[in-house]
Amino acid sequence: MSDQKKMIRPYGDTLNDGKVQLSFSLPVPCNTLGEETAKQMAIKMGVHDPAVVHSTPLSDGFSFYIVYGTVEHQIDESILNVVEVESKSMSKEEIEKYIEENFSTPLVFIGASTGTDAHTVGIDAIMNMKGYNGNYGLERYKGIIAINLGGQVDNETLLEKAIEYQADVILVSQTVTQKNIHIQNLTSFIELLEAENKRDQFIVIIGGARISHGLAKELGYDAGFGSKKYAFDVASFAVQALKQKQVKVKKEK
Ligand code: B12
Repeated sequence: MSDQKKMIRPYGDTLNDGKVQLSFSLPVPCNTLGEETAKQMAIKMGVHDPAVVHSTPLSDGFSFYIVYGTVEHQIDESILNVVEVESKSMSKEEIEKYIEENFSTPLVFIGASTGTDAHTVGIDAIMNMKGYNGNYGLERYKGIIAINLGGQVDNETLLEKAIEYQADVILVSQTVTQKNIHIQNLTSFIELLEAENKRDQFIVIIGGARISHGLAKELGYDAGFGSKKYAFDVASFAVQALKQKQVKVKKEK
């Protein structure tokens, strides 16, 4: 076995050539001065020999650029620390069987896109009957009652409804991350659960394009799911976490 470090570099034309492509907008008109600004910006970001391969006006006084160039940086794979959801991934049918074998009543999942966030397509993809990308949503699962409250639901209402419906799992969707609004909102929800002494009552899961499992754990949630995650990913984790919780409660009694 080799103990050689694995160094990773981007590539474009040939392996390890360090080629990268950046795109960004600038608040300047689309002209030669704009292109030069884009190149200098790339140089400041550590890109050698930048070439503006595409530029286009956006609106008066604004423009968009794609810059191609080379970087020297490389990443030592051994220093990377990735936190991943640790649960066996199951299919819809396996999850339904698991629920039948391990729980005497249907499991209640309640979800919403919270705070000011109006993006509902993500939470719908996970919860609604139709699902997403060929994967049925939780509403379609035998043994699961899925209650989707929609968008712009405030944290207090979500908790109130979770208590009212005796939810087992709370799903929170956050899409807008500008100015870290999601961090503030997600932190307030955990604080609310703790203040009401309800944190241990639910499995609480977050999701959204910029959400990772690492962030979820850091903020005090049970799990986090980002892009390309579907109902079966979420349900696989949730049913196993609920089972573990049951075992723990029995042991404590
Ligand atoms: C559609 C859309 C809208 C629609 C939303 C309609 C609706 N009913 O949802 C409208 C027009 C309303 C909208 C408005 C805005 N939007 Co918008 N919108 C989008 C767009 C084009 C698509 C988002 C989407 O539907 N993706 C498809 C779903 C399926 O993907 P997903 O959300 O990632 O969900 C998956 C996973 O993340 C995960 N998941 C998601 N949620 C959850 C929850 C749980 C519990 C779990 C387990 C998993 C999970 O599972 C899903 C399936 O895999 C994106 C750009 C893009 N192409 O992504 C911008 C985008 C999200 N919007 C953006 C912005 C800035 C806005 C506005 C602020 C614009 C403005 N200035 O007004 C407003 C905000 C309004 C508000 N108050 O929230 C930015 C967000 C940037 C950021 N990260 O902060 C984006 C990225 C566009 C951009 N490039 O700037 N938007």
